[in-house]
Amino acid sequence: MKMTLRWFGSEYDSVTLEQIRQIPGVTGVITTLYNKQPGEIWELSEILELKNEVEAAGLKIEGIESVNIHDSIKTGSSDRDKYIENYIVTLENLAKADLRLICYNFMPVFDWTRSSLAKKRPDGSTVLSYDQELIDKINPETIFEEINSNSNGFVMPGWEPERLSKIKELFEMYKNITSEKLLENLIYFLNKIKAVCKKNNIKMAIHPDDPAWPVFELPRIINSKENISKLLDSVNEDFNGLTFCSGSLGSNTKNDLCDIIKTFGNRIYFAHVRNLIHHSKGKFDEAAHLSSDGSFDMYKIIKALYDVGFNGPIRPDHGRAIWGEVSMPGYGLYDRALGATYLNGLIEAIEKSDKNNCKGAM
Ligand SMILES: [Mn+2]
Repeated sequence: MKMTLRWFGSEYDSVTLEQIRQIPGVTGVITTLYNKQPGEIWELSEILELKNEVEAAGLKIEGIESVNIHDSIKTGSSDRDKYIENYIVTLENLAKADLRLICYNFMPVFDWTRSSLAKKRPDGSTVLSYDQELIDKINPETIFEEINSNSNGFVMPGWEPERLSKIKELFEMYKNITSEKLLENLIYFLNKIKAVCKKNNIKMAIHPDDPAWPVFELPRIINSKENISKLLDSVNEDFNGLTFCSGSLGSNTKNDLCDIIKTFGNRIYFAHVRNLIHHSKGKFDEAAHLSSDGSFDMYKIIKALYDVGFNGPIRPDHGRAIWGEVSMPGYGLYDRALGATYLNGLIEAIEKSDKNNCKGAM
């Protein structure tokens, strides 16, 4: 497994490449052209500039998160083919730069949802948290404003302020989109990009829905073993794969994370590994990465990834805000560096104990 950190680019991120380079065991970044709107073409020159910047700092781009999908594609609007054409050009340009792992999501309107970006924990750290009861009391426009006014001045991925002005329009676009229709549109998109992905050995790794159930009555389709199977079987080609995200899939306690890893093993191309504390159904806080700080057994998650032979990029996910750091919520340096180090420790222990004994003990 290649340990990486998500990085939003020098214009947007409080964390520098030089800092990432100094986290032991982190050899790469997962990044994006953060200024790009969904549907816009990524020019080769822009991609190469980003790549050169990362490589000059002694790191490697291990994957792109994300190349976002235009809402016309998600809703199957009549102009979707134009945006798919643009997406294909972007994929071709990424492949020219030898970037072949693409994380994306197919969530309507909101990429992810939280009720708080800075819930205080007993130790004084703050975390992102989710409470369905609170979400039920607010309308989508209010939550958009809240997320943006509590983001420490950073642009949150998926919550770009320019989307706020269009929120009514966006909800209107999704009004008649059922989960069946959304899946149909996703399959249409994947079939259209199949040729370019196969030709260029590009892996598309869809990110699960976060949280893993419908929010604001918008459909969600990548949220359980059954639904992921449906997608992977519908376009049963290697390029159509999964980003395993423990925090997103694990938001629903019905999801068995190790079983999901074992089921989709060779179709998992990218892993986000973080911990949550579940308080009750639909109510959870993000936590430090350690098993002892949350509800997940992180050893079992890493062991399952190891057992299926996962050797792609892995990254710690949202961290707590600690030691007075001010960053994009969830994306500070300190707690993610602790997370990367902890995950690397688990990986080393599993690799070494496997070589010495107990193969296949899961
Ligand atoms: Mn994730």
